[in-house]
Amino acid sequence: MHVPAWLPFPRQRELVDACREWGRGPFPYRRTVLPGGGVMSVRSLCLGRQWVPYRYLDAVGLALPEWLVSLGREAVAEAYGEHGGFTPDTALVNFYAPEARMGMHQDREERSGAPVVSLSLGDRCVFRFGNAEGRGGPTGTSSWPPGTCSSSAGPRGGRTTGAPGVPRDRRARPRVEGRLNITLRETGIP
Ligand SMILES: O=C(O)CCC(=O)C(=O)O
Repeated sequence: MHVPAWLPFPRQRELVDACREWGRGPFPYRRTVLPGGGVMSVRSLCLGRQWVPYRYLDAVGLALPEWLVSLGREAVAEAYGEHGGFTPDTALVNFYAPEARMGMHQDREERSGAPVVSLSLGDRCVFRFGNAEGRGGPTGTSSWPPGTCSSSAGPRGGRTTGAPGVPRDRRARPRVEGRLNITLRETGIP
């Protein structure tokens, strides 16, 4: 489900302010080091349960605020007509500086079938998505303007392979630098 520009501009701005504030705390945005030694170009932080590749830790980090859980419920209700008790216990906040990219991947760490809610802020992104089977099947693209909410549901929360990218014409908007993405997830871990 894809709801372009779902968040009104003042709420987008509040979210951007919150993202900035979280980064000032004791757990700043970091480039994730992958087990093979590669370093992601995206800078990330976690609210609630902490993710490291490729598992969730019991470690305590920044709290996942109740208002963000409520926003996630609103997004699920917008997409599916009801929130279905959606109770995310983690949020991954990604900051894409102008040259940052994320490759095609599939999230496999959550044990829940609940939807994943994704909120996109800042630069418009072109999201390349695959299919539930893997890399061989059909792919498509969808354009996400700022404020877009996207939510997937289905077996394993509808987690298909996907990769966000930034279109080349982004330089036509010189005052905008980068993109933020917040994914709200139920890990299903007790
Ligand atoms: O930035 C996005 O839109 C998606 C981020 C993502 O795929 C992830 O955090 O696993």
